Formats: sequence, structure tokens, C-alpha cells
Amino acid sequence: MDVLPPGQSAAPLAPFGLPAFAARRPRVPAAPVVTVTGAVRRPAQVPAAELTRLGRAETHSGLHCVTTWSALGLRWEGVPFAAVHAHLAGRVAPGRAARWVTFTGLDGYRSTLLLDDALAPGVLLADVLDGAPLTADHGAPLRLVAPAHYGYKSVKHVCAIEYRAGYDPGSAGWKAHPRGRVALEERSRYLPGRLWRPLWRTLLPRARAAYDDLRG
Ligand SMILES: Nc1nc2c(c(=O)[nH]1)N[C@H]1C(S)=C(S)[C@@H](COP(=O)(O)O)O[C@H]1N2
Ligand SMILES: [Mo]
Repeated sequence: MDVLPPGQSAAPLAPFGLPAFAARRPRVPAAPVVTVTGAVRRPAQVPAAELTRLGRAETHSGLHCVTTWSALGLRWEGVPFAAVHAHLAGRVAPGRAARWVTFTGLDGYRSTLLLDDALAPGVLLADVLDGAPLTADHGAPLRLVAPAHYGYKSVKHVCAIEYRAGYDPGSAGWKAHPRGRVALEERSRYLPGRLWRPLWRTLLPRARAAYDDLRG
């Protein structure tokens, strides 16, 4: 379960993301809402509390960042995205064309998954980490956890779910991969993953510093 994937080194979990988002610390709303839009018949605003009441589950997994660090042994609790999707389906009625799903965070960060990847077992909208309510550092009020995919797919502070007919690269732009599967080292759609390892290892300290500076 807790095996280091190819090209990764173990590291403690610390707040991280694209440097441009380091300074954006969203205020966690008292009554969070998730907006559901895109290729749907009836867009809706759904209270997060309505989603976190659905059948709850636990996922034990690592968080694997493309920049080559992996935090291992995390215990996430929340609602399987498959259950959220089933709950939403009757309400917003996604069209048959909706093969992709884009998650947006309160900081404006966006990332897209293939809908089938988001529906896989173990993918959660999580609100608890290691037995404690999710903190703002790690994505309160709700974050996506997609264990088979690189960390950039696990959007923190989820406030919107958009069903889409096509892939949208989101905040990581051309550096992202449409699937981002860790086992296949899909770090980016351009160049094989192994070639990205040394590049990311060089860039990592700067990206890390952007987050560490804020925490003092
Ligand atoms: N909203 C939001 N979600 C995000 C990011 C971000 O900058 N903003 N960064 C992603 C990246 S690149 C990684 S590796 C993980 C880091 O999760 P952590 O901060 O809990 O360590 O969050 C992902 N989700
Ligand atoms: Mo990442």
C-alpha cells in the first residue's frame, strides 16, 4: 500500500501547490457550498454538508507530487466521489457528453480528471485527515483525494464541480497531463515522466520556499 512510486522520495506532508497559489489562503466559509455546472441540464448550488452526509468512507494512501516528493500513510475520510456523482446525477442531470470533470478551489486553482478516473474506488471528497477535521493548510472545507493520480489532481478547498465534454488543463496548464496516473509516471503530457524527475528536483526548493515563507 505504502510503496514509493517510480521517481519519488518520501517527505512529510506540508502545504504545497503551484507557487502562484501559495499566497492565496482562502477563508473557509461557515456554510460552504459546491457549485455544479458545465455539461448539465440543471446547474445547482449544493451545500457541502449535504454531500458529506452521503455514505462515508476511508482511503489510506500517499500524496504524490509531480515534483518528486510523496507523503505516505495518509488516512483520509469523506465521501466517495462516485457517491457524490450518483447523488448529483438526479439533480443536475449531466449530459452523456460529460466525460471529464473539472474541480475548482476557493483559491481559484483548477484541475481536470477523466470522469471515469474520478469515479474509481478510493477517490474521495475528503473533510477529515488522520482523524482530525481538514485544516485550511490541507484543503478545508473539502478536498479531492485521487490516490492513483499525481497531487495536482487532488484539488483543495473544492467550491465547484464542472462536468465537461473535453479536457481542460486547468491551473497547471501545459505542464499537466490529462490522466496524471502515478503508476504510469504521467507527470506531464509532454516528455516521458522520467525526464521530468531531474527537472522537478531542481525546481522543487523554490516551489517549497514559496509555501514555507508563508508559514514562518
Ligand atoms: N486549491 C488548490 N489545490 C491544490 C493545489 C493548489 O495550489 N491549490 N496544489 C496541488 C498540488 S500541486 C499538490 S502536490 C497538492 C498538495 O497538497 P497539500 O497542500 O495538502 O500538501 O495539492 C494540490 N491541490
Ligand atoms: Mo504537486
